[in-house]
Amino acid sequence: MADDTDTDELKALAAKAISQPLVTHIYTADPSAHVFDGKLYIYPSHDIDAGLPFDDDGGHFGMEDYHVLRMDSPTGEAVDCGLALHVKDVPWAQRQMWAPDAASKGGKYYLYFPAKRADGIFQIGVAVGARPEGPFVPEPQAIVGSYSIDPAVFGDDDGEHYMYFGGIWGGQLQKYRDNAYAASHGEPADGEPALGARVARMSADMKQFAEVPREVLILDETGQPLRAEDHDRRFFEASWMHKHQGRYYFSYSTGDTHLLCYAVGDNPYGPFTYQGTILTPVVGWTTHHSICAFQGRTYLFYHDSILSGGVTHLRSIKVAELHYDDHGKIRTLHPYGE
Ligand code: FUB
Repeated sequence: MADDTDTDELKALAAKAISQPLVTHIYTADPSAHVFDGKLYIYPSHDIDAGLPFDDDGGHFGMEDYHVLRMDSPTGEAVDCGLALHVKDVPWAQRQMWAPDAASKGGKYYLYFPAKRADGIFQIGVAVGARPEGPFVPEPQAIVGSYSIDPAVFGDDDGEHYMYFGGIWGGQLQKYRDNAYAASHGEPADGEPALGARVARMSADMKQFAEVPREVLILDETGQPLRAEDHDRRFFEASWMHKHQGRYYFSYSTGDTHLLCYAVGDNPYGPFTYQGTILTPVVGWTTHHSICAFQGRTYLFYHDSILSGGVTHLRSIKVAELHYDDHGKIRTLHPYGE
């Protein structure tokens, strides 16, 4: 939904909203939710007004740190566990701490985050903590071979972990082909296959890629790759992976058409076949989510800009229950009712 929604319209949408901000003392976005030790932990971006000028590359998203939130249940109070990591403590990073994620292995917790280096190139880093809420100690260098934004780390039932990442436009994914950067690269032309997110299995220590990242292919109902001009369905940013009844659900944002969509496959690498929309547009330009099961139910964590009166880089995270039909299809949610 465009961020020029007027005040009366905003009030009407707020009144019809299917859920309320989980916290209101800070702005939060891009919620990655996980269950650790029987509680819900949410790893969001911490939105601030950094006073930076708006640009098409999201330069106004000037976030500097992360706070982790904890909930006893999706209907409980969200507790801010405080500062978990600040950009000034990350040797390789200079600015723009965008959408993070976390994973747990062997009693340790790993916070994955994108940030820009001093030369303006995004990479993805990892920081390690002894508790789900941190604090986290960053590795001195970014993950070797990482690029772009929006890491989402999925732990499969066999113990392997996979990082999905990437985002076009301000996320710089269009500058990469075969994992190599060239400033001259751009989005594919209409008629060509759309750019895909990337996926790589993580090393045993969770700090590096164990393999060269592969492109995530999304197919249409005829088995053809989604094409670049298909803005209602093609990948833009905000990858997430979850499993339902043994199948792999890859979900993502379509960016400039403001949808959260999903595609289903038989293994973590895909290909995935496009299925439909999870969430219709929210107030604010961006849409970003995670999907997390808790005590037998499935929840969508997402954000919108209602609380800030529609300011696109001042967002608030929310949660709503998701439902599948008997065929494993996700029922579309409408953030302000149908
Ligand atoms: O929060 C900054 C960026 O906005 C994220 O990295 C994108 O997914 C979008 O939500």
